[in-house]
Amino acid sequence: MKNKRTYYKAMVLGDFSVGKTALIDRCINNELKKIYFPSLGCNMEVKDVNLDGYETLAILFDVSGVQSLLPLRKKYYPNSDGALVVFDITRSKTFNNIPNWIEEFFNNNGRGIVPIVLVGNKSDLRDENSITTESALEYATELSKWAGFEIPYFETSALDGSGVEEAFLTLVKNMIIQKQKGKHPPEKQQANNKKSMIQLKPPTINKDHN
Ligand SMILES: Nc1nc2c(ncn2[C@@H]2O[C@H](COP(=O)(O)OP(=O)(O)OP(=O)(O)O)[C@@H](O)[C@H]2O)c(=O)[nH]1
Ligand SMILES: [Mg+2]
Repeated sequence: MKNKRTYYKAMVLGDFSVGKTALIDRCINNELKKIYFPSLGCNMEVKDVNLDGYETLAILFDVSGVQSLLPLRKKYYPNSDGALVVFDITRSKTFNNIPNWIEEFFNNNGRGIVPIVLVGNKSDLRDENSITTESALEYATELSKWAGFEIPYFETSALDGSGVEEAFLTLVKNMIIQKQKGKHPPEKQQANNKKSMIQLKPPTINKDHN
């Protein structure tokens, strides 16, 4: 018998201009708009996924990365099943800001700690000053230990498409697994435990990489 279609709500988060809209565009329409139009409000796109016989619709919520627009983002967080948390590998500030995004998301989605995938975008622009894969992986490992479940890290390019499909599919897969378990991970951690988030600032970035 065919599995029933299931809907998942996923936020795409990260600082302004890290490439959230571009990643969604690449994932849904397989294109990239090179001109930067800052997102205002919220845009929704639907990704149709068939994973191991599970017909799934992932509703991707694209919000503005401007910090001051938190009141607006707050309206869209409730009942999210997961999030893609994105930084730009060429701007270390956007990497250092990741814990704030995770904290904002977990504290406002009404479900606490749900699956997230960490994404380092603009891999096509990598140079000697970029955030290294090792630094990002190290941070993803720290985050995973804190959360009590794996938080995968992907490097992507919305320009050439590398890693994009994998990152979105992994998020969908983890949201499916979580829903099957019938609960959200792990009760032992409370999303509003600010102290544990502060301890999770990304590892200090080596001066060589600034
Ligand atoms: N070279 C390169 N450029 C990218 C990539 N992803 C996005 N861009 C460019 O970066 C700029 C910002 O991308 P957006 O997707 O609009 O960024 P955003 O995160 O949605 O920004 P806000 O909506 O303001 O929060 C645009 O000019 C994109 O074309 C990438 O992987 N490689
Ligand atoms: Mg945008």
